Amino acid sequence: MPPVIEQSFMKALFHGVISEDMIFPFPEMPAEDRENVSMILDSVRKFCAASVDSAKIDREHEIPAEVLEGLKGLGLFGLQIPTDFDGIGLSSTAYARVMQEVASVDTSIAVTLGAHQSIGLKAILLFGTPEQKRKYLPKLATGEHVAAFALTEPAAGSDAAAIKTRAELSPDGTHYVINGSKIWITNGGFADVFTVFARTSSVEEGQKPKITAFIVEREWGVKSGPSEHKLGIRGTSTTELFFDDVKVPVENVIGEVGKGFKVAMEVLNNGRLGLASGSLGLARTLMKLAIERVQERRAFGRSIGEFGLIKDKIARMLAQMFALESMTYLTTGMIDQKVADYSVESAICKVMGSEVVWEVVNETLQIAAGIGYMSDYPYERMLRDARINLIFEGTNEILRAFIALTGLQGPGKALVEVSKALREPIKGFGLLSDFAVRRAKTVLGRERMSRAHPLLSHEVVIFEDMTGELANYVDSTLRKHGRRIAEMQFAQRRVAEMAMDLYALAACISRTTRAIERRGEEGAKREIDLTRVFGGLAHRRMATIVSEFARNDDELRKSVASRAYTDGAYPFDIL
Ligand code: MYA
Repeated sequence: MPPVIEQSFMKALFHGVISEDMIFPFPEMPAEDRENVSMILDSVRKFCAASVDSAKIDREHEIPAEVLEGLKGLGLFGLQIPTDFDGIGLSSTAYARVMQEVASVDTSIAVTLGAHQSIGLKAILLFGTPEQKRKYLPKLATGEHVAAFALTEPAAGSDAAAIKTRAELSPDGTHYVINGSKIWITNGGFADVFTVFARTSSVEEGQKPKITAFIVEREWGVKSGPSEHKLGIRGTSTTELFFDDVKVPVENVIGEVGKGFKVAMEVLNNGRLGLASGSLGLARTLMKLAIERVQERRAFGRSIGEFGLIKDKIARMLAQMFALESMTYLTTGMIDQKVADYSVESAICKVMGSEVVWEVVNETLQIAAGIGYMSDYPYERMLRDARINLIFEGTNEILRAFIALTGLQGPGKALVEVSKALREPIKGFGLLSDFAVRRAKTVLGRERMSRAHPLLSHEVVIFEDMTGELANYVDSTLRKHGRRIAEMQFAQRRVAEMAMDLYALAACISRTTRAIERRGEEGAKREIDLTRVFGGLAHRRMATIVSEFARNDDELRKSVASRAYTDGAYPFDIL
């Protein structure tokens, strides 16, 4: 087994450090998985072609029981559960690839499977005791039992730590008693096993609560509300959950008492990659529809695909999808190589995945024009289905803040170290961490990405220059604003968006380098072209952000919004 690597590529990048070894060579699916995955994909395609009618699932707000049974028979409920516990034991990369395939067929099915295993049973897999695994995983692997993840509450969505559901230890110390409720729980109507997060400390204003994770069985008294009526993913079951003196044995605590928030976060770090690969799956189906449409639809004496503006849409979509695919599988590859910290990378993949599929569905519907809007065709259903991705598993707004603030933490600490070292000049240098030392060096000479293929030198220069811009901005902002950065969301958004484009570009460069090394320039033409198109798009976006670092109207926008809150509505009427 390779050694556990502590650092994250993106966290290092915020220091201006390019940890090339973490992204080169572009990872490959483990050989033992490849064959397995091909077989699974084959059976998924065959089964879905014969048995899945997505329009009907959407219309009837339900995945038919026989479809769910068929999916269980294919092993799709236990994809990452080890074979010792009756699952298929896929790697993260292989799991993401299967989720991609499922989402390319039907989003409701993908979300049901994702809620079960991307997040529902994930805490048992990551943090469960051997006994918990033995007790719960085999039935979850076969789908005899279905899992759900119960975190969100009416007053605790993005602010996940604000949950009020309480777990009280019984006087004899044998069990906890859970009281409270959860909302918008996917699989809530029929799940048998829930990962439930509850407070195990009292609610004190301003105090971070101690949260604990529990495995809770429905038959211990968990009640579900009726299914919610939703814009999209209508085949999924989304309900409230009620816990009224539900007794849970102490053996069912997952991880340590009081450490449940970390459990939730680690589960979500994993889950966000399933969402990214699922988004790619749906985007691929849309791309196929778009290409068919632009070739068959004629206007002004030619197929509409001949027009520049249509070609522009197709090229942009392809480039963004290529970047999404590259970053998603770069990240799952890191997990398979036992990189311990991928929280920023997976949040980036979630944001990018949901935004790419949203752009792709919007543009494909636009290309389809009139029929795109009609419910006899799949476009509007796919548009409705894609919308939720921007909201669940962390809204894209909170994840932008998370990406920026988590990235800024390291340089913040290094800065404190540097100023401490300057106050103690003799022993001070020895106090500096590796990062602080390396950062000091990057001021003298820019960090390089040396392992990329020379054919990509233009994109490499963009990457290096923009990495330097990001690191300098991070440095100057932290010096100027210190902790106040936590309140500066306009700045956070800029930092996060640069980080996202940089990660995407790095992933494209790494993947295309591998393609050129394997197949030569001609053989890797598609990858090279898409990396160049993506590089151009990303460069223009990042250059705009850099110009906004220096000059922006953040304060004006804030005051306009604040005044609107006082006005209560749009303030003008032309009459
Ligand atoms: S499930 C519900 C989803 N909910 C969320 O995602 C909640 C979002 N909120 C948060 O993540 C947190 O509350 C944030 C932090 C980030 C805002 N990894 O003081 P803190 C550590 C590791 O910053 P807060 C759903 O939607 C942090 O370092 N550690 O915390 C289902 C610190 O540690 P320490 C992390 O300000 C949908 C500590 O925690 C992470 O309270 C169904 C406290 O941090 C992290 N990420 O808030 C989906 N974050 O104390 C099915 C924080 O040691 C999907 N920490 O310094 C299926 C897909 C199908 C696809 C179909 C496609 C078409």
